[in-house]
Order: sequence, then C-alpha cells, then structure tokens
Amino acid sequence: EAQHGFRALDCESVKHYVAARPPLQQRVGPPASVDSWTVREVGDGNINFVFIVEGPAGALCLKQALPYVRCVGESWPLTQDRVRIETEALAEQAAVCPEHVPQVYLYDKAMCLIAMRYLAPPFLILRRGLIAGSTYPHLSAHLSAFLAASLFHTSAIKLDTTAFRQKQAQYANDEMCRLTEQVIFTEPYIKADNNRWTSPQLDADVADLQSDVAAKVAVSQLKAAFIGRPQALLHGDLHTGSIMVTQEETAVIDPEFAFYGPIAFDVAKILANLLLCYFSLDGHEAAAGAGSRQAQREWLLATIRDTWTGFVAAFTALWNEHGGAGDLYPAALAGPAGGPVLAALQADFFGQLWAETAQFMGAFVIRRLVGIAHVADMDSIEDADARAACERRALRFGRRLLVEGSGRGAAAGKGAGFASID
Ligand code: ADP
Ligand code: SR1
Ligand code: MG
Ligand code: MG
Ligand code: MG
Repeated sequence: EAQHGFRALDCESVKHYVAARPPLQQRVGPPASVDSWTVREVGDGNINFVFIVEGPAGALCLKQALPYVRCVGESWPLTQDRVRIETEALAEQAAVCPEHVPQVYLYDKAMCLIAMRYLAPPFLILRRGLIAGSTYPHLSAHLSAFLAASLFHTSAIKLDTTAFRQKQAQYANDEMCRLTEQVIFTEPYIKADNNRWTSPQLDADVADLQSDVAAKVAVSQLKAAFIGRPQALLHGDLHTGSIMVTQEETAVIDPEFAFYGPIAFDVAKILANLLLCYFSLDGHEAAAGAGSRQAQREWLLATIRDTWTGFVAAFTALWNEHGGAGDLYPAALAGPAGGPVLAALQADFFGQLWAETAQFMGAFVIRRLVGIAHVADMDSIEDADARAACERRALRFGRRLLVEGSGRGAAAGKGAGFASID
C-alpha cells in the first residue's frame, strides 16, 4: 500500500511540484518560466524513478520511490520507507565525507521523494564510463576515503554501544535487507523464476553451481554474516552504478539499502563490480580491436588493489585517532596507537576482513551472472558467445572466491592479491 498522501510524479507534474516549493523553484528558475523548463526521467537503476529538472537558473535531481520495484513492477511491492533510509544515510555520510556525497535539498516523506544536487555532466555513472573505456586516476583514493569514513564513524570502534544500538534500530531496513537476502544469497543457488543467464551457453555452468555443495555452504555463511553481524552502517548497494565520477571527483549515490551489517559487504561489492568490468573487457575488446582495453585492464586490477590497501590505511588512521573512545576496543584495553595490543587487534581485524571480503566478492560476481539483476558491462556485449565466454570466466573466478576466499588467509590483510585471476 502506498504512503498516505503519495502521488506518482511524471515529467509534467514534477515541474509543478518544483514550482510550488520556493527553495526548489529558486534553483531552477522563476515561476513565470515554468513552461520553458525541461524534464527528463533518467532512472536507469532497478528500483526508482529519477527526474532531472532544468530551467534558466539551474537544475535539480528528484528521486521518487513508488511502492514497488521498478524493474519488476507492481507484482513486487517494496517499502517506500527506503527514501527515509536513503535521506538519513546520505546525511550520515555527508557528516564525515561531504566531498563524496550529493547535497540533499529536501526530503518529502508523503511523496517519498528526495530533491538533491544534480550531478551534471561531465559527471557520469561509473559503470557507463568504464564500459566506454575510461579510467579514473583518483577513484581508488576517493573510494578508500568514502569507505573508511562512512564505515569507521558508524562502527562501535568509534561509537559507544548505546549509540551504536540506537542506529541499528534506526536503519533496520527490513524489506530491503530481505530483498538482498533473496536475490544475492539465495536465488542464484537454486531454481528460481527470477534467475536468468546467457542460455544455452551457460546452462551447464549454472546447473553445476546449483548442485555445488561447497558454494551453498559458503554463501550460507555469508548470509549468516549479513543477517547477524552488525558492524557499521553500510551503504548497502555500493556497485559501479551507485557512483558518479568525473576525472577529478567521485560522488556516491543511492544508499537506500543502508543498514547495520558486516563491513566486508560494502568493500566487496564495489571491488566485485570492478572485477565484473575486468572480465567483460575481452568482449568489448573483440569489438574494438585486440589490445584496445589492455591499459584499462591493468588500471582496474590496480584500482581493486589500491582501494583495498587505501581503505586499510585510512580506516587504521581513523582508528588510531578516535578508536579509544568507542566501546569495542576502549583505550584501557587496546593501549596507545603504535603499541602492541592495538597493532595485534588491527592485524586480526583486517586479516578477517580481507578473507571475508574475498568471499563476498565471489557472491556478488555470481549474482550478477545468474540472478535477477545483471550488469551492463556484460549485457552490452552483443555477441552471445563472446558474452558467455566472459561470463563463464567470471563465474568460475567468482565461485573460487566464494568457496576458497583469497587463498592467502590473514596474511593478505596487508595487501590485496589473488593467487591468480583465473
Ligand atoms: P535506483 O535506486 O533506481 O538505482 P539511482 O539513485 O541509482 O536509482 O539513480 C538512477 C540513475 O539516476 C543514476 O544511474 C543516474 O544516472 C541518475 N541520477 C541519480 N542521482 C543523480 C544525481 N544526483 N545527479 C545526476 N544524476 C543522477
Ligand atoms: C530486484 S533486485 C535489484 C537490485 O538492484 C539494486 O540496485 C540492488 O543491487 C538489488 O539487488
Ligand atoms: Mg541505483
Ligand atoms: Mg537504488
Ligand atoms: Mg552486487
């Protein structure tokens, strides 16, 4: 059932919505100019509608949640409370990392709508830029900074456990978490109507996955961590379609799946999506010419490594500076920065985190090849045989990550590395 007072906007009614609200209207143009305003619905995500309103004074982005999943339709109802979650998470992230989050101008609870800064071109969705062949020199540093700030400051390393538990309640986000449990951790491993894959090419690979006992055990361990291990306020959907970039800037959007969960979930989701792009490059290279994506291939691997190592460095720096205040590793127990106890706690923390990150990466790669929601990196490879070849390599590597992890145990916590990429 829709939120009381809700009405779905379209490209015409959204103009009048903006014109009737002076703080929004002033960003677009004088009321008399409304007829000259242009509106585009640009929502290319799976869940919501996004309008860009442009007029003589500037532009605005309005995101509205209908009471169902956009890419499925009314047969999959979905809570509109996701807009509150997104608004509050954006505020939480902006408090510690304002340079990587779009400014919110208005949250309208009844209309299930957020008005925010329009990230105008050259800002582009990272996934789109990567498919076009671009690289981004600051991406790993920006992602490391965003991950470290958003995860550290909401964890019990920083917070007292009363505040920590209050935030868990604030971000329970039950329906969105249930969706994730279903489409990431369950359906790819069973026969489910939502699943799809490049068929018939991958039929045997999918049959193998769905009868793979070790994969089912490993993904169930990850689901247990997702359900039962609140460590920090996660973004919850940090793939390359949730990041807008220029050559200079990085903005993280769309935290409607935010909730208290395992830190590895966020770290792994972005790394897995970079890995999916990596595995798609053979298919794009086939169309563009041999060797044409080699530099991007190397940049993607370096970015995966540097995002992890940069995250560890930035999170450690925050921990050394603020960690003693939180209830998890209080100064009385952990001792000073540089001392043996804190150093041992940090080595243990990042060792476990890396092992779990590698496994979550495997699950995220697999769900994008077999489950309901695929990635344009692969889908845009027109030749089905070429696409299937890329997807098969990715699926096999994803399965290895899921079941075997990084293959390097805790030692890999000091620097990302896989024994080999396939
Ligand atoms: P969904 O929750 O449906 O995935 P997103 O928040 O990811 O929706 O937005 C869908 C698309 O809308 C993005 O891929 C991007 O193209 C566009 N978009 C979203 N927010 C902005 C923004 N602040 N500025 C410019 N474009 C945006
Ligand atoms: C119905 S599944 C849709 C997917 O898109 C979102 O962005 C999340 O990744 C979700 O799993
Ligand atoms: Mg999105
Ligand atoms: Mg979304
Ligand atoms: Mg994913």
